[in-house]
Amino acid sequence: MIDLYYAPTPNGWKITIMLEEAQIDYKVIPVNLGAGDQFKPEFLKISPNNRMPVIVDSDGPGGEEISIFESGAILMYLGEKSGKFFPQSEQERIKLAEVDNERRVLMGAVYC
Ligand SMILES: N[C@@H](CCC(=O)N[C@@H](CS)C(=O)NCC(=O)O)C(=O)O
Repeated sequence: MIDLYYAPTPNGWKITIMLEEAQIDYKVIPVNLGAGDQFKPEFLKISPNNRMPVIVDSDGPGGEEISIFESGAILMYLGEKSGKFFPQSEQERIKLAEVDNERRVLMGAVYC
C-alpha cells in the first residue's frame, strides 16, 4: 500500500493523477500546510525539504518500506513500479535520461 502525504496543490494533484491513471491503490494522508504540518519532526523524516508530496510505499524495492519526496522522483518511481507511463527498454530509458538532463540544464540556465 502506498501512503500519499498530500495537499491540494498542483504538485499534489500530479501524484493523485498518476496513481489513478496507473490504477495503484493508495491512501491519502492530508498535510495541512497552513497549520505547519510540513515542519513536524515526523514529517521531516520523510521529507527533509519540508514539502509535500511524499509517498511511503510499504512494498518498495526488495519488499522493504521506502519513502520518496520530490514529485518528479515520485512520478518516476510509480512509472517504474507500475510499468505504465515509463520507458520499458534500456534504450528508451537512456533517451529519457538525455531529455531529463537537458531539461534540468535548461532550467538552470533560466534561473541562474
Ligand atoms: N520540487 C518540489 C516542490 C514541492 C512543493 O513546493 N510543495 C509545496 C506545496 S506545492 C509545499 O509543500 N510547501 C510547503 C512549504 O514550503 O513550507 C516537488 O516537485 O515535489
